Amino acid sequence: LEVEETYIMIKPDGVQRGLVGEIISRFEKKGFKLTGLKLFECPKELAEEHYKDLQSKSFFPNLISYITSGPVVCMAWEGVGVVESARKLIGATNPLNAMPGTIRGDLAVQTGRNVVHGSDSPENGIREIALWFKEGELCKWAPTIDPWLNE
Ligand code: DAT
Ligand code: MG
Repeated sequence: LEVEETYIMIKPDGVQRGLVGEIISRFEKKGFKLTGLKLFECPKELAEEHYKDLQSKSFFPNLISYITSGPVVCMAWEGVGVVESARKLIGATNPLNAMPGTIRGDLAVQTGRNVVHGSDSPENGIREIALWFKEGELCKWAPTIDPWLNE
């Protein structure tokens, strides 16, 4: 398995509901490395670019107004197999189908209020981090705990 990067975002409902710490701590406890973090009010154009693959869907306008309805928390996480692992920690798109123990399974009820985003491939991880973060906002660092997490 390769070291990958993924873009994780706490959506406006997660921020409003006070779930920021809870959600960040799940990725921290798993052992991934945080390389970018900011609270951000997302412009409509950026939300549309981020979700451009869903442009033709009937729910697209609702999705854009939801994502731009309040501040989001943008994060970049790095680790071995982090893209797929983060998707597992997040759970199914529809929180009613998400397994207990996952973020959506434990903390959300509806698809249109599913509290968190995670990139669906390593390519999209790179694309989305470049979209949401400027050069200089990302921090490449070496946690001293690394040899205790990765052999
Ligand atoms: P995911 O966020 O699990 O990667 P996705 O990329 O297919 O899911 O869709 C992005 C977001 O769009 C999803 O988190 C919520 C919304 N969405 C997806 N399918 C939907 C649907 N059938 N009805 C309403 N909103 C939907
Ligand atoms: Mg997706």
